[in-house]
Amino acid sequence: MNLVVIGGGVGCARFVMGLREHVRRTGGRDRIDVVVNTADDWWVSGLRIAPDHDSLLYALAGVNDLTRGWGRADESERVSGELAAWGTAPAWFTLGDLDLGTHIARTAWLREGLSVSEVYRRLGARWDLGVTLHPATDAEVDTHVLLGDREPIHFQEWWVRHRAQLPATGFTQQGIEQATPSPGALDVIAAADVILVAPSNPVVSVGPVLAVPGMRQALAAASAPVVGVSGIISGSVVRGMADACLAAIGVDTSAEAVARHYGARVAGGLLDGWLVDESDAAAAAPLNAAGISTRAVPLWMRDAGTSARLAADALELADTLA
Ligand code: FO1
Repeated sequence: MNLVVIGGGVGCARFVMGLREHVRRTGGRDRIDVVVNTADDWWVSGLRIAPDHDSLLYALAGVNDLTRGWGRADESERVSGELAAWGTAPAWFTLGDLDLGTHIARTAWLREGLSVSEVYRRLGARWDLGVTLHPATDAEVDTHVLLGDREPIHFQEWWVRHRAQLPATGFTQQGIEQATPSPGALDVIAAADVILVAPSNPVVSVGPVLAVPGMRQALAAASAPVVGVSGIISGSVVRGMADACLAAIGVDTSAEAVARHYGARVAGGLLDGWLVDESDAAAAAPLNAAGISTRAVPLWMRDAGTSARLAADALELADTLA
C-alpha cells in the first residue's frame, strides 16, 4: 500500500519510525511518503535551516541527538561559537558542526537553483531512510508569530529565544498566498491508500502544511481515508510547547479540541478518523457523533515496539474507513 504521513518535527519522526518498523515487520511491501512542514525554516548566517525536515532526516538515518530531539548525535559546537562572536547567528540558537554541514550543503544546492524537493532528495539519498520526504511546498513560507501590538517575530525566535513564553495572538506563514503544494506532495496524496496525520504540533507543524493553497483540496479529493493521531494525552502535550500555540489560536489543549480544530472530513474538514490515548476515551463518543471515527489506544511511543503498535492501530482504523 501507499502510505502518506503529514507533519514534521520530533513527534512525526517517532511516528514515521514506528510506521517504518510496522511495514518492515509485515513484509516491507508498503511505501511510506512524508509531506513535511517547511514553515519552521529559517535563514541564519546565510544558511537555510530546516528543523522539521532535519528532525525526520536525522532520526530516520539514525544519526539524531536522542536527548535534544533535534540536531546530530556526537555533535560539537566549535563553529557556532564563532558565528555568535561574529554576530551572524544569535547565541541562543545552537548550530552544531555536523548540523552545519547539512545547512551548508542544502544552501549550496539552493544557490545552484535546485528546488527544496530536489534538495530533500539529495539529502535523503545519503542514507537508506526507507521513507521518501517531500516538502509541503517548494516556496518559502516561514511562520511568523503575531504578538499583538509588537512587531511579529520569526517562529524560531519565539520558540527558542522566548521558549514560547511571549503571549502570541496568532501565526502567519509569510508568502503562503503565492505558494503551491510541491509536485511530490500532490502526487503521493493522490496515489495514497492511507493518509496519516502525525502527532505533530497542530498549529506550527501540521497547520502550515494545510495552509498551502490547494493542499486542503488535494486532501479532500484523495480517495484515501485520513486518520490523525493526537499529540495531546490527558490534556498535556507529549513534548514541545503546542499548548502555547493552541492557546494563541483559542483551541483547548485536549485530544478532542484538536480533532475538532482539524474538522471532520464529512463536514468539510480534514479527518475521517482520530486516535486518542486510552486516558482520553471519553472523547470518542462526541467525536464519533461529529463524524470523526475515534478510537482510544495506547498513544505513548516509548520505543520501536510501541511506535510500531501505534502505527498499526492507525492503519487498522483507516482500514475500517476505506
Ligand atoms: N531548539 C532549541 O530549543 N534550541 C536550539 O538552539 C535549537 C537549534 C536548532 C538548530 C537546528 C535545528 O534544525 C533545530 C534547532 N532547534 C533548537 C529545534 C527547533 O528550533 C525546533 O525544534 C523546531 O523548529 C520546532 O518544530
